[in-house]
This record gives sequence, C-alpha cells and structure tokens, in this order.
Amino acid sequence: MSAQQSHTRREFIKKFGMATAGFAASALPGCSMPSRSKTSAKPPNIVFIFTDDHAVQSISAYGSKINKTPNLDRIAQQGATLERCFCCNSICAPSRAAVLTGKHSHMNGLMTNGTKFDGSQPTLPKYLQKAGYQTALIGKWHLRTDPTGFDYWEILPGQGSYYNPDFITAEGKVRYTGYVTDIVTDKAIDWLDKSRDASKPFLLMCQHKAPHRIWAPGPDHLTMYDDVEIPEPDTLFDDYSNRSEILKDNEMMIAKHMMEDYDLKITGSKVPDALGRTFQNGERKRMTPEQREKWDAAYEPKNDKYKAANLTGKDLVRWKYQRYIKDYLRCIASVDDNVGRLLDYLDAKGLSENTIVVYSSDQGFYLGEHGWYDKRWMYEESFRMPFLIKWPGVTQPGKRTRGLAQNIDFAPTFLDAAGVSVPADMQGMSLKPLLNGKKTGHWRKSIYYHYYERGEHHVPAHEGVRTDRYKLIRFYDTDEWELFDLEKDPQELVSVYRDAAYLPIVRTMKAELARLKEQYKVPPVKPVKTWQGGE
Ligand code: SGN
Ligand code: CA
Repeated sequence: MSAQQSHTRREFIKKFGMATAGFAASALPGCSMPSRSKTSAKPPNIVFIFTDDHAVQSISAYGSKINKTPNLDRIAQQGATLERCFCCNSICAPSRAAVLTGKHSHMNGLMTNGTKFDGSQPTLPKYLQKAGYQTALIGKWHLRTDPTGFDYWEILPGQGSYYNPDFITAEGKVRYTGYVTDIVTDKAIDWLDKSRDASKPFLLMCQHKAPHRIWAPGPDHLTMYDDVEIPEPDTLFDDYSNRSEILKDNEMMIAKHMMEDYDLKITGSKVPDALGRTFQNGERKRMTPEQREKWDAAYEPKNDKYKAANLTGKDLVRWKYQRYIKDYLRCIASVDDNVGRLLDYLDAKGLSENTIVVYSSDQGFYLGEHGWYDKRWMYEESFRMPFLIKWPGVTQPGKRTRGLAQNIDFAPTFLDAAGVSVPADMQGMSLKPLLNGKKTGHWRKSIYYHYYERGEHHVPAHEGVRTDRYKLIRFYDTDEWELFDLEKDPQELVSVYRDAAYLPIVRTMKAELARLKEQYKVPPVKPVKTWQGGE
C-alpha cells in the first residue's frame, strides 16, 4: 500500500495546537506488573530522543564552538549532562542494538550494519511492556527486521530520506510530504496526543534520521550560516603521523573522499560517484517542485560562486569543510527546533513533571577533526555520544558528571526508573547513581569498545579500552597498537605506545583490556589479512 499524504508543519500546528489538558496518570494495578520489583504510584514516562551521528562538538551544552542548540540545552539546564558517555561500537545498527538489549555487540548478535537484528531476544521495550508500559517507536530503526516489543511503530526504511520520506508500518509503506525531522516529531506528538493510553506509563522512542549523511537541510534552514565562517577544527589538515600506519588508508577525508555532487550538492559536477549516486538523482529528485525551487534559490547562488572561484589545494578543502559543516549544522538546527516542540508539548500537557526526557545519538561524528567526516574509530569524536537527561526527582538542574557511561547502560537505567529489576544478563548498569548525586562508593573505571566492520570508509576492525586518562587501541588485522595519554594529548595525535616511559601504563591497560573481555565474555578476535570490502 502506498499513498501520498500531506503532512506539513503548519497543518500540524493547526491540527494539534498546544491546548493543555490535565494529565491523567494513574497507578498501575500491581498484578499487571509481574517484573516490577517495587511499586510506585506513578512510574515515570520515558521519552527517548535519538538522532543519527550527532557529535557533542555541535551541542552548546557540551561547549560547542560552532553552533547553539537552545532546546537541547533546555534538557541540560533542567537535568543532567553526561560528559563521558561512549558507544560500544561506533556505527548505527550495532549501537541501536546495544541500546535495546543492554548488551555488547557480540552478545546481542548485531556486530555490523550488515547483520539482521534478532527481534526474538529480550529487549528494553519488551521488559517495559511486561511492567505495564505502553511502548512506541517512531523514525529511524535500521535493524533490518521488523520492530518487536512496541505497541506502535512507524519506521523509516533503511537509512530513510530527508525529503518526503517513506515510512513503514506493520500495514505497509506510506509517503509523506515534508521534511523528515518535522514529520518524525509530528508523528511522535500525534502518538502522544491520540494513541496514548493515559492509564499507563509509556516509553516513546523518537528516532531521527538527521544529521546523517548526506546532511540535507530542511526548507526552514537552507540559508542559515550563509554569511558566517564556521571555525575550523585544529586537525583539519592532519597528516596521520605518529600513529598506526593504517590510519593513512582511511576513506573518509573531506579533502579526498567527499563527493562534489553527492555530498556537497554542486549541480552539474563532472566528478563521477563510484556508486552512481548523486544529490540530483537522490534527495533533489524526491522534492516537490516548490521544495526544489526553494532549494535551488538557496544553493545555486552559492554554487555559482564556488564554480567561479576555481579553488584548489587547501582553499578547496576549506570550502568543502564550510559546505559540509554548514549543511550538518542546518540539520541540527531543525533537530533542535523539533526537540523544542516536543518539550513544549510535554510541558503544555502537564506531562513533564513525570516524564524522563533523554537526548542522545547512536554515536558521535567527525566534524572535520583529523580531516574527516563519518565515525567508526575509537577516537573521542566518534566514540562519544551525547547524553542529556531530565529525570524528575532524580537529576538536579544543571548537573554535570564525568563518570564513564556507555550505551549498554541505557536499558538498565530505564528499567531502574520503571522499578523493574535489571536482568542478570544485561551487561550495562543503571546510571542512576551517577545522576542523583548520591555517593555509591565505586563506579566503573574503564570502557570496552569493539568495532567489527571492514567496509565503507576503510576503517579497520579494532578493539580497545578507555579509562579516565588513557586509551589503548588494538588494530588486530595488522597487529598494531596505539596508546593515548588523553590528559596530555586530548586530540589523540601522538601514540605513546612505544614510548618507554609509558611501558607500565601499556601493561596495566593490556591487563584491563583482558579483564574487560573476560567480564563481557568476548570471544577471541578473528584477524583478517585481506580487506573484504563491505556493505
Ligand atoms: C551509509 C553512508 C556512510 C555511513 C554508513 C553508516 N553512506 O552507508 O557514509 O558510514 O551509512 O552510517 S550514504 O551515502 O549512503 O549515506 S550509519 O550511521 O548508518 O551507521
Ligand atoms: Ca549513526
């Protein structure tokens, strides 16, 4: 089934307004919550807002030097900011599977983007359903099998599209007119407004496509930043010296690998795309005539200037960086506006006082650091995840914590909030002790990481451990190691693995890596000597 439906933001506002209605939270009958360990009159609702590839370097609550995110900052101001939250595997589907299961990739079975998620396994929404929650998922899913554990779901197929996106439900596919970030938010608010059972607490996972490649801004932000220069990162012209040789083989450089038409949206480009993809036959083709006209009016004058300038060398890289980062930040601006709309809705309906709101993203991203876009590496920019949380009664306004957290902790945290005991086979732990400011005696001292793909962007498989101060990485296909002293070298530009002064640290970190692998039951790694290509 396919239908064309009109779903513009203006129509939406007209349709739903922001009129307040009393919140009818009621206590759940104990008998319908077999796995709830303690009863509470009002279990909190959970709104989990999850974007795709949003790096902390572009969130003002994390000290961004390149943009402002007033609505994301609202969550930080009213709640807590985890300064050190990391993913277990810096790529989309594996991170999402870790969030759903509370387990590392090798335990939930989803190690690469090419793997199908086994939806028969226990997950966060299933545990919450058992505890009496109503569960809904809207937006990006990317796990290749239909969602399970959700009372309602409506997802983007695969990576989804920015303009006039298709959505899949259990009934079939529908195309909506509009911009994806607006539509995902409209649908989330619509679900809250129309389909929510006010007698139950709920989990709403509102998952955006933005700001994933190809960073196509929405109609409201096409000319934002036109008159400003965005500051460049210090390492835009990194030469990859003083680290593993393998870094030089990467295929994610703004200078060399970003495509003129596909990524940078230059019309009439003669530069061919190896996969035959262009912006023109992709997102631009999806646009309505009105959307295309607005797009062209915004981009053609900029493209004409670029063509006339005939840039080369570093000037060309700088131009590409500006085009890339501005498009990325324009996508973020729309995310920020839409997070504001969702927060306003919760406020207006009286839901905020008993709703946990989280903002996070499946992993970070390179915003020109090391000359890169994309993610995958264990270096800080793509290893870190944003995690802002407003948890009524638990977080103190404006609290910041530097405790080490990971995406496998999200499910245990939400179960803890719901009063459900965390299953023994979940590998993460509830973040509540980090968030409520209560002393716990100890917290974890290290984080385990493992990236398994050998595909697009030519990033080798690797694993590693990060502590408060150090990071040890092993590229096992080539048996290369790196050690970084993050206190002295926060940009990770010089590996001190072979520096005699760090020998004791290398030994300690190797022992810690071995300990974590035992704790998490990681099977032995399988080095591959010949590059396999990938999905
Ligand atoms: C797509 C992107 C890649 C990106 C992967 C994984 N190419 O294949 O640049 O690394 O997704 O991203 S695209 O041109 O098709 O967008 S992930 O977030 O889904 O893991
Ligand atoms: Ca992603």
